[in-house]
Amino acid sequence: MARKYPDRFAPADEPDDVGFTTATAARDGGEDLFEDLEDELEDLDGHRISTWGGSGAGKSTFLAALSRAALTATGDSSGWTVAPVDEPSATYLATAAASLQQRAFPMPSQRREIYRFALLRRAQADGTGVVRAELRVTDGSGDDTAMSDMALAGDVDEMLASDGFLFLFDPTLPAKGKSNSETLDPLVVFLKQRAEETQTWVDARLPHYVAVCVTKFDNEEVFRRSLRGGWVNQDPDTRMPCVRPVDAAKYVAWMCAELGETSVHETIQGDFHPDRIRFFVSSAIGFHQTPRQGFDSHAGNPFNYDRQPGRAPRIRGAIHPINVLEPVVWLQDRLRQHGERF
Ligand SMILES: Nc1nc2c(ncn2[C@@H]2O[C@H](COP(=O)(O)OP(=O)(O)OP(=O)(O)O)[C@@H](O)[C@H]2O)c(=O)[nH]1
Ligand SMILES: [Mg+2]
Repeated sequence: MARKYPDRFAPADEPDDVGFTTATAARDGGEDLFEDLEDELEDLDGHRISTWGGSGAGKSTFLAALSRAALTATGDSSGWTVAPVDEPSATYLATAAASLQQRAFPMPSQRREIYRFALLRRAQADGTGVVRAELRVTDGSGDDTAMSDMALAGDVDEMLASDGFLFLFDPTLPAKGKSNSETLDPLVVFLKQRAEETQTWVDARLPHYVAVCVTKFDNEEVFRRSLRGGWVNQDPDTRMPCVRPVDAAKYVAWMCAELGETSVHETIQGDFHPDRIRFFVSSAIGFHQTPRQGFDSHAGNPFNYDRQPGRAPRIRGAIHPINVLEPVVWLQDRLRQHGERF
């Protein structure tokens, strides 16, 4: 896909405007005036991260929560903002965010579409300048996000031209008769084809960075199962239940086995480079908090998800995303340090 550069950088062979040094003049003068500028543009363009997950895995909710989490984050993850790149992406985000405001989940997406967002970070006190990465979300209903359908529609290239993936693993899918491997496996096959074509293998593994996010940690069944497995701790800052970051990789292996989805774990461990994978245990809505007391494990119903018989599920109170911004920040950070684009 063609990159868009700011309009002020006119193509070299357009007529000169008075007072401007053009690329032609720079060439005539034998100096590469635009060398620095090209580096700057590369930075502005940033790395590309794609969100990947099955139908109903929580992509729309995750994105709306990401936008919220970016605004409210403190400490190491602060200073981010999420900006839609085009009008359909703005509509997608605005609709999902408005749903959450009204304590409803976003409506299932009607057709497959790739939405694009800029992730921007303000300059930091430690000297890090403005950072820009691009996040893409492929959203759709039913099997529309299947890689084979995308290949037919010619969209596959756009997804594969990503440097990092945010893979949303939905632990509630197997109970609905679906599997997460259905979504992951075709992506990996296409990525391998691309790696073979471009010879970008890293030690015979895919070069991409992958943040694997188990979604819906707050879901009652997922949470009870995690409690029984002895994985649940309390976050020292928010006091909300969490899986300690140091346990996340083992937790995902355990959860995959519990759900009969060991192949997901095997594919990730086998096909991506171990130094380029990280696991997160996430919830877009988090647990229920009261404005005065925050999260209180003794206050009765801890869940923020409210399902009444015969009605669409609702969100009980304000959302408190868990590990939603963190995987994106990690991906972006790793890609920036790594420098290359695939
Ligand atoms: N408990 C819990 N449920 C969630 C969370 N996020 C999403 N869900 C549930 O999952 C459903 C689907 O979420 P969406 O965000 O619409 O998922 P999607 O991947 O965009 O779905 P499609 O667009 O249909 O592919 C929601 O209606 C909720 O019931 C979460 O953080 N916690
Ligand atoms: Mg959706």
